[in-house]
Amino acid sequence: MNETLNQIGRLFQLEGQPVAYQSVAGGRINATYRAEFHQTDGRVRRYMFQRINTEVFPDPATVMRNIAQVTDHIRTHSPQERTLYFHHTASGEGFVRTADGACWRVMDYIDSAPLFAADSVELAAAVGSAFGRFQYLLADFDATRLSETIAAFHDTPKRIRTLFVHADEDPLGRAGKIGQELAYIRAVSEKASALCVRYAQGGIPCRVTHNDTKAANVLFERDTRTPVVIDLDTVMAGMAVYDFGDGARSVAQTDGRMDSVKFCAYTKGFLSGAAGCLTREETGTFVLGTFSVTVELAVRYLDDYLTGDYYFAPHSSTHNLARARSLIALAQDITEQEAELTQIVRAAEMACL
Ligand code: GN1
Ligand code: MG
Repeated sequence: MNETLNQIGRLFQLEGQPVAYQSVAGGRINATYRAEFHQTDGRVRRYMFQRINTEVFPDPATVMRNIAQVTDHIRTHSPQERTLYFHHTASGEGFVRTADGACWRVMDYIDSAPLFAADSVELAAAVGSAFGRFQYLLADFDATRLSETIAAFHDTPKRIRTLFVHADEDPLGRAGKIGQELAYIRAVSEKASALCVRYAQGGIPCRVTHNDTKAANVLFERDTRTPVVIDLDTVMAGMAVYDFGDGARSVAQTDGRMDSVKFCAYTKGFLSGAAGCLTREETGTFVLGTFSVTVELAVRYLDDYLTGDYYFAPHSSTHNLARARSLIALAQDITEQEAELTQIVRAAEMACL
């Protein structure tokens, strides 16, 4: 492996001598290594080497072009802001393909520190603020310039239709085990699809969306405590409210229930980060967006369960089903608390005016 990494370092024209590589655990999609390079002046520079998962991202060139457009925009328009920096090869490419077909890229290492306890209210607020700010920083970027790197990623109605096609085909004979789950999805299908329908009709602004707004994708720089949004692979055009909702789904729950205190902190953080760049129509659908994206992810897990567990790399043959069930429980809980959550968003909006 070290020889491959040495070769990657040379292709990206990194200065200095490689002295150490360390595999970095965590990401479920790409394989990542931290590299240390000794410089002639005695200092050490660190990089992240990453092998792009081409099953999930069949067109890495387009992924890298999206990332370059977004990070260049942030660097140009908000120079004080921290964002990912990717290195280039001699011919200006953002990634290389090695002889074995693997695709590699190199970015500057971000020295970060865990500023907030896992699952804390403070973390929910900080994550909300970072992704709200991401919206703010890119509000004046024309999102239609971005390519669709994963087709129909947040097309909830299409994902639901696909699920039912696969339930009918039932290649593994598993559909009978998820009758209740399928019945629930059928019952909420229209509600969960409503925002996508409105978006397709032009009723919701087309924005740059991150599409993986979870806590692990916000780092806090060790020295400055500045938040840095990472994992820009799924940056595409879409609805800000799905970014909001996906973050709320992941960071504002406690034991599978929407935690109103964390939801409040997350919402206030998101709105303050967004600094007024979102319309009232968008903020007015925050709760519906949280519900819809939660249902959509349940649908994706159910679909993977029905078709052989290829996408999400589950630990066991029932792991996808368990994940889908807990998301359905969360979606049901969001529905039960809908009035209260809506009130929380309204109050947060007033506080941010
Ligand atoms: C996938 O592997 P991870 O956690 O970065 C998925 C997200 C899901 C998430 C749920 C490209 O992201 O959409 O929300 O799993 N990413 C992709 O566990 O499909
Ligand atoms: Mg990700």
